[in-house]
Amino acid sequence: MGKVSWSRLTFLLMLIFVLALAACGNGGTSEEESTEESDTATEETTEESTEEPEETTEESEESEEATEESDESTDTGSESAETEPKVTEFEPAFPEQTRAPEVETETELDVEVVTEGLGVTWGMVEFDTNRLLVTQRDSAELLIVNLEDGSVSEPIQGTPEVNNEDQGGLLDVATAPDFDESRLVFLTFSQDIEGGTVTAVGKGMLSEDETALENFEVIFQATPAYEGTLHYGGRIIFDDEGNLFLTTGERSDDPIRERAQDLDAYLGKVIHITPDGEPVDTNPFIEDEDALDGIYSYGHRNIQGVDFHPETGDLWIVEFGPQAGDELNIIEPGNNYGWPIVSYGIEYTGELINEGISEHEAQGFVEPRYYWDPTSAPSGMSFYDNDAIPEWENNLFIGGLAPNYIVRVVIEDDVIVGEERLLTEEGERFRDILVTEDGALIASTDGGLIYRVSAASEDAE
Ligand SMILES: [Ca+2]
Repeated sequence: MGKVSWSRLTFLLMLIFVLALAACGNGGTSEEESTEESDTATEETTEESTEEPEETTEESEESEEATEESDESTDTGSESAETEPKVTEFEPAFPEQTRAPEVETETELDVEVVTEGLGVTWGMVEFDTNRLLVTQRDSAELLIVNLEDGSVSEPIQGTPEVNNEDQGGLLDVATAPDFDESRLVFLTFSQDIEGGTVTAVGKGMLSEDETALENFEVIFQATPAYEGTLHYGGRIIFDDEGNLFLTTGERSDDPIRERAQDLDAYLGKVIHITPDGEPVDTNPFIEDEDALDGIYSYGHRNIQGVDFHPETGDLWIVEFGPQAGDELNIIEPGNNYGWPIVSYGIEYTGELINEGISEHEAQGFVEPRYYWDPTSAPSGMSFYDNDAIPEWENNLFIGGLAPNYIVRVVIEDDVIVGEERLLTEEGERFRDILVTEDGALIASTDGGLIYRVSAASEDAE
């Protein structure tokens, strides 16, 4: 095509454009809206592509056919919350271990966006009634979000330097049990040290005017360091004695991930430390010369959620699996949860892990209480420890990153008897979950939103 034709074409296009504009009149608003929408979609797609579940798409289609047959043979008749076909051929060790029957919340719910425009809010804690301290993973900022008016503070000064590549950044936040007096705030983050990166824990004092974290110091590093930026784990929670449980990841790559089985490495572990970062003196491997004293349990992949069951007091964790095989586990001291020797998932390439052994107990490991196939991409989680929505009492809520929903799990005697997916229409990757003192379910998303889900007030209409 010559120059002349190009300019003719341009002219024609412009003419069409002008005519279209004239025809539309005041069409500006809808155009703006659609642009905003597509912007958000692009951002999310980009970020998702660096996250694991997206690696799987091609492979899962292939294995779908193979698993459909086995699906039919194990059909128990009750409709499971999971409607997608399995991606593996593994059978559960007991019937309630996966694909629990679907349950539905009967309480009428209010769902509102409290605030928007944040980054990836990885961790949250209610440090004061209806006020949250929240971490921003990528910018490494610590902020205060007011749930009543949706306002967001300026970044709190004095937070640590982080490595924010890939899954790294400022991760979880917890306040000391005696926060009202001590003002101590604990943070986890991915830290650059000699030899690579580690999951680190530090603490500092929130100033009275809430603008700074004073005297921040690192109290624990989950060594060894590794030249990688994936699978940091990073959740922390205080127990009744005022000690901390910290979860780590196994740093993802083969062969480093095999260190999840080693008692001389803090990778792929639940770790139990004092507020000064010292091993708790009742830890299971204190007497073992060859084991690290801080280890509480091992054989984990990438633990993204942790909470105590409100009734039993047991420590529950959720670990992000490979392709399928995300696990809910009850943590007991000294136990081995099997990764990467056994798994109910497969590699993202579609290959088997180890030799494709799924049974945990038969191999001497602890069976997960529940697993997902296909993945629920689990992130932060919280038990519903409140009576504001009575049917939710002692249920577990878990953020799903891709697919994008909140998982509600109903538990009876440590058995998962029901599952529900909430906020499925929002299209958001749910990163962390928190239950406020007044019984609202708070969920943060990678798209920068914070949701509040609560019982619809009776006099609302
Ligand atoms: Ca396991």
